[in-house]
Amino acid sequence: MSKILVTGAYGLVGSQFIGDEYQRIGSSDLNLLNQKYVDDFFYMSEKNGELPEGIIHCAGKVGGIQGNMNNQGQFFYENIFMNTSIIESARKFGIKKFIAFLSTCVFPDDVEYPLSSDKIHLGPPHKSNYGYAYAKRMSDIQIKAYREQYGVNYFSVIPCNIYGPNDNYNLESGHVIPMLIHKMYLAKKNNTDFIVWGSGNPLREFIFSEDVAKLTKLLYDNYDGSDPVVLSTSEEISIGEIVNIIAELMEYGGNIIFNKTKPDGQYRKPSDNSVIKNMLPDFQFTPLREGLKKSIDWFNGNYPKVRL
Ligand code: GFB
Repeated sequence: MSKILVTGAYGLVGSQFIGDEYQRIGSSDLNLLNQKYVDDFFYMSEKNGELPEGIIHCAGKVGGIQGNMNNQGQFFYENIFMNTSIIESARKFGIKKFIAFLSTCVFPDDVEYPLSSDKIHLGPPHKSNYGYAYAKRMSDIQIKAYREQYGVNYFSVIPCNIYGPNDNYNLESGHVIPMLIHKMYLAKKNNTDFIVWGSGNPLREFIFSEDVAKLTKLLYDNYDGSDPVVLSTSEEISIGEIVNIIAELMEYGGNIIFNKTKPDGQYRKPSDNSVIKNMLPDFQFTPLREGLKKSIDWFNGNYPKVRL
């Protein structure tokens, strides 16, 4: 039976696609930046009778607010080339289904809320991540153009901020939740103050990586539309509240200091999850506290053998 190819299979989301139905690859298996390498990969797969039936494309050059702000060019270049090459190879080798990942940061910074897929191109994204956001927007354009010209059944999903086990805990380019967990671990260990970036006022929506994988597979099996599908809980929480929950779960009793010289970034990105809710009314999202507990337990159980 032909499998579903998962790219970025060792990352935060990709590592949640587990089972015999998946063929999992990472950047050390295939350099997606090079169109010829990607074509060769599918040529050999076809020759060996192992052409995947579909692709869940989780690979991407991703990072938190500072990772984006310091690498706008690289984030644009690598995401544009990775997405463009694999979508092009997929259609050339007749791959039937393809799911690409966007993020709610691709939406315009100044648009009527809540954020729904029809609003993606209604203005510039937030300045803190425009390189990444425009590159990701273009993968959706490529998919729409390929649906029209080649009749392929490809689409995108738009998750809000994802968190979970096996995240990237880098103390410069990481996303907020893995960085807070890592920094709080160090503050407890070294008995130092805990530094939060910014004011703590921005609002974010968070979805557990396991839920993202489950929802994506359900869409893979049941959705054939062209519109991207928002994957979120549509529940906003402030960074300050997240800090308090993590401090409670990690039993941190030290000083919590907000470093306002660090960027707050976009104030909020409230998304409209009505499409996925209508499609899967019984889907149980993992409550934030439960997801944070699992993420902290995973970190405590694996540190320092984690992605840094
Ligand atoms: O997760 P994060 O880096 O990305 O930051 P964005 C979220 C919020 O957390 C910002 C605050 O308001 C930060 O100021 N924050 C507080 C921290 N302390 C920290 C910390 O120690 N580290 C980090 N990283 N943030 C990204 C986009 O935006 O969202 C990406 O740039 C992607 O492209 C990702 O879309 C999901 O939510 O601001």
